[in-house]
Amino acid sequence: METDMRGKRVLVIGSGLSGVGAVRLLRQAGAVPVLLDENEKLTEEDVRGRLSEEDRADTEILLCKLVTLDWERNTYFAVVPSPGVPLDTPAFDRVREAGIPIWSEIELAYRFSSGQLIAITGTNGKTTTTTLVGEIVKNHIGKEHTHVVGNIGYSYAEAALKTDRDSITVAEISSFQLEAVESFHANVSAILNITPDHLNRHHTMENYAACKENITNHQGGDDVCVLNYDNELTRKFGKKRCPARVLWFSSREELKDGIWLDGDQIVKSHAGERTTLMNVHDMHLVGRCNAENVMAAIGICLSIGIPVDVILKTVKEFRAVEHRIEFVATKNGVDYYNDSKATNPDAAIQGIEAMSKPTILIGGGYDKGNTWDEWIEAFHDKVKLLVLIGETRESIAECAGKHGVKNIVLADSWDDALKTCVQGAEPGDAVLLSPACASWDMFPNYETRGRMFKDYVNSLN
Ligand code: UMA
Repeated sequence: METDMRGKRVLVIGSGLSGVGAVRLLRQAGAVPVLLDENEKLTEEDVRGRLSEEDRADTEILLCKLVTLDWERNTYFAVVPSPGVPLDTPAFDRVREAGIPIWSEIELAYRFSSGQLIAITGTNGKTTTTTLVGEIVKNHIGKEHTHVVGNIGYSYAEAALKTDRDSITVAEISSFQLEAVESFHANVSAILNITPDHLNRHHTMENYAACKENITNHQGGDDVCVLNYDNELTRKFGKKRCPARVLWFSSREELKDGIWLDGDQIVKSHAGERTTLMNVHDMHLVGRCNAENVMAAIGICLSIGIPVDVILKTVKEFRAVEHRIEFVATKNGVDYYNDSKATNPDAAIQGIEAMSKPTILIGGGYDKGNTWDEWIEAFHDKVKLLVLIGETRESIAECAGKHGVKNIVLADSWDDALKTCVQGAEPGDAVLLSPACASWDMFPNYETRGRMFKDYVNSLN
């Protein structure tokens, strides 16, 4: 469904990846993009520098707070906020009062894209599952028809106009992106799990889960939603409200219909018929969380008719995504792992569970309002030293103390944290960066945090 926006002024908020992608799409669609950024530290030159030469020439830049705009004098066809922009503010109340539609960047992109859409969300596992599905789709229809986009780090808007009816777009979608969707309609959606995260933005679990469930908006009986049978919230959603045909996966229960884990075997059951697909030891990924990601990916790909042999061959060849329980190196008998993508306690539980040696754990970072008890309970006796960084270090230390964790260091800086790990590690130990927090208090993003960790480890003698 293409929306005619020729000559229409559209306000894009945020000049990061999403905003830059949205501006490009709007210009190519004949609209007049106006790009607003609220960051007081940015100059007009900085923002222009983020745009391509063609986009720069046709884009008006505004450096001010959204709330200061005069909606009576400046009318816009739509407002497109970047995912990082919260929508429950007085500024957006004024946009709504002015009757202007608010479309997230994925809504804008969807309106200009063609072909089939696979949309994957969930608190954890999104990036691994999206990357794996992208690889399977590429192996089936070829690279030129496959578009892997979204939260994974490549704006959907950037890709939308490159799609045609033979394309398959595989989109990693965050709860932020699902806050303002209208016509967005995935042929196959997936909600991998819903556990507490981003509560400083969504305030309650109900709001957070409702955003995730928006991924099934507009789906009907001809579409499929792949859901986790083991997660309380996704199970309830699938049984009660999901508008699409549900395909379940489970790593804990036998399913009559769905994909599930029988010991080490991934099995598919349908109408009482059971087929063994593969052994989990035949893949490079480790841990229960990855078995779940793989089962979801298999379910998604079977749903769009990809032959099972193409799927399984790709799964067996697939290697861990960067920053997700990624083995970095062994230095002086110590194994170093980068799990910087563990930006919430649930993901960090998976990180520590995957360790089999005495572990020095680096945790802490930006405060999203999470609690730490379940994560710390998952340490068992494995964490020999807990090194804490960032805004949350005191609250984690307090909780860890309550749970009987004895060796805790509050690091003064990132450098101090890394040095403490190296000094405390003995041959046979593991050092794991799995912070349970976003990075935004100390780094631009989790990728930078992970790469700085890897660079440091690789520089050790
Ligand atoms: N800005 C404002 N007002 C605000 C907030 C931000 O003007 O209230 C401006 C900032 O000054 C900045 C720009 O907006 O110039 C940044 O926008 P953004 O934070 O939305 O970042 P993008 O670069 O557009 O990246 C976004 C996603 N970021 C977030 O959701 C925070 C990226 O996901 C995504 O890869 C990218 O779009 C492409 O789709 C990152 C992320 O951390 C990986 N996601 C969260 C997560 O995975 O937990 C949800």
